[in-house]
Amino acid sequence: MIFQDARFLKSAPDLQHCPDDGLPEIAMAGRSNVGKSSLINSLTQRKKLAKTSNTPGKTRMINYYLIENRFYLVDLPGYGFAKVSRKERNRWGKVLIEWFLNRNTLTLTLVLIDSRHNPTELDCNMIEWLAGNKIPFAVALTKCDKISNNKQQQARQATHSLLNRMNIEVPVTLCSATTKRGIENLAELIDEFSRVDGQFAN
Ligand SMILES: Nc1nc2c(ncn2[C@@H]2O[C@H](COP(=O)(O)OP(=O)(O)O)[C@@H](O)[C@H]2O)c(=O)[nH]1
Ligand SMILES: [Mg+2]
Repeated sequence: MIFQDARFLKSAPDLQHCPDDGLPEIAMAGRSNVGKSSLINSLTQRKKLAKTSNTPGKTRMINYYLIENRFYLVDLPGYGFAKVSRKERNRWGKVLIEWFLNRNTLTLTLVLIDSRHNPTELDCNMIEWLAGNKIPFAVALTKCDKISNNKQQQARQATHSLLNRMNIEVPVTLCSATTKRGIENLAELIDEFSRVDGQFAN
């Protein structure tokens, strides 16, 4: 399954500027450069729908993509980008917290983690915070084309162990925007969550 019809709707600087049509939304969260925009492009089979970049930290907006006229994929600003000022980081932290806690149409968040590295402290904070606030999420381990099959399984295991220690049970999917591995699974998960009522977030 690939989402056929996809178009960019808008970039919102904060919650107040997000769409108010009530359509369900699935968000991509994760560190800058982890592959959020590339994943949106893979899911929609479009090369340049979402802007990808080698210069992390460029996406300072909440970007909305309308899929099949029935739900949104949301490209969230990446966290953990060192080169922005502390003030800017704090502002974004507040914007995102407000967004997550009040976005009633949010049905699923995909937390993207680079499969080549152990989850960072920021990744762990994100996961614990989402779980603590009862915001439904799943984990996608990105760029798995860059590591061997063995390392891929190790990465999956390490993530499951981490989640177990936190007492969290959510799907973990290895994926690659390059080989398209895992994209089909993620598309099915997204499709499922695009059909539930967004009444989870508070
Ligand atoms: N090899 C490989 N590179 C990827 C993959 N996904 C993203 N990238 C590259 O990683 C960089 C950052 O990707 P991007 O989607 O812009 O990350 P974002 O900041 O999270 O939106 C770009 O140079 C992408 O081409 C992947 O699955 N495999
Ligand atoms: Mg991006």
